[in-house]
Amino acid sequence: MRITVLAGGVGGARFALGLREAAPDDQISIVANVGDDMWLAGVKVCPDLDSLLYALAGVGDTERGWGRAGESERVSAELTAYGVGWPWFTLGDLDLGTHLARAAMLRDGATLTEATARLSARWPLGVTLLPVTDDEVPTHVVTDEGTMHFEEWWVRTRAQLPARRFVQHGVERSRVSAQARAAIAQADVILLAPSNPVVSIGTIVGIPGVRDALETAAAPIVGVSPIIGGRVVRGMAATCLATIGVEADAAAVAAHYGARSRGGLLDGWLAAEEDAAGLPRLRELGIRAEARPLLLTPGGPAAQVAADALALAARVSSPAG
Ligand code: FO1
Repeated sequence: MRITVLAGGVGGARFALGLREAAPDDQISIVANVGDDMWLAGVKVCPDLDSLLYALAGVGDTERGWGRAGESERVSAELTAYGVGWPWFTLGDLDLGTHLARAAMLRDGATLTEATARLSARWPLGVTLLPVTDDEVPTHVVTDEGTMHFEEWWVRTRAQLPARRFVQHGVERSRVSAQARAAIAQADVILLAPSNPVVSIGTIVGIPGVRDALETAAAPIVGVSPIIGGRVVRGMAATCLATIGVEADAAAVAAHYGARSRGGLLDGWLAAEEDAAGLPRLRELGIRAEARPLLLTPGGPAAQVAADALALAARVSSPAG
């Protein structure tokens, strides 16, 4: 079976680990958000791709969800001393190796998809990592103190500065990569990871060509809620929902994604048991919603969550459904 997942970084990585465990014999492609990407200190940083890469390779910092385990920061201290980069954004030494390698590949003419494949080839990931686009579409955040890159807003201000709007710089000139489009078109199951609905899933779906591919895909599309018990699992993501006027509520997020039968994204929605009360209204909207235990903590029951998402996809696509 071919399974394609749309995912951001930290939540996406935990879900991807569970999926790989739940479906070891299936062909898994992960279409990743690149809105957080940036050039910093002369290197190309891809936070979501790297969180996925490191987690699947088993070399990631599982506590933070980003960067390498056992990291040192000698180079970063040198960069800070030269006033290069952002002093509040730490590029670890091992992590910098990835950024330097990727920058070298890109400067030699590789696409981001090709560079990601070369970086991935170092480890037996068991999945194919695909940036949603080869174009640069950095997310900018419009605040009362000016417009800044998403990473500055997220890391320097800890998402505390009220965000007025998120803008995908260059999105109108961008295009879904052929590889990501094919992964969606040829999938037997499509899953939306429990990632940030605004700046991860929202950004992926906003890339021209993605929505069309999802609309015409033969596979059922099932989303996994990033909200548990009315709280966003990665707390800061709640501010992103507030910015676009969506309540931090599992059913509200599913309604925001919308039913595929009515021009939205979802055939099915897997929510946490704590949020079961809100689900009946989704069935009225045309989304088959089910509640299961959902917490995706490091080392937690992520494989069961992934298996539940696949089982829901099977029920959604069976005529007896
Ligand atoms: N997050 C932080 O909170 N502080 C950092 O210094 C930091 C550095 C960093 C370097 C590389 C990388 O790939 C990710 C990094 N992150 C850091 C995490 C990341 O920027 C954000 O958590 C995500 O982009 C939001 O999902």
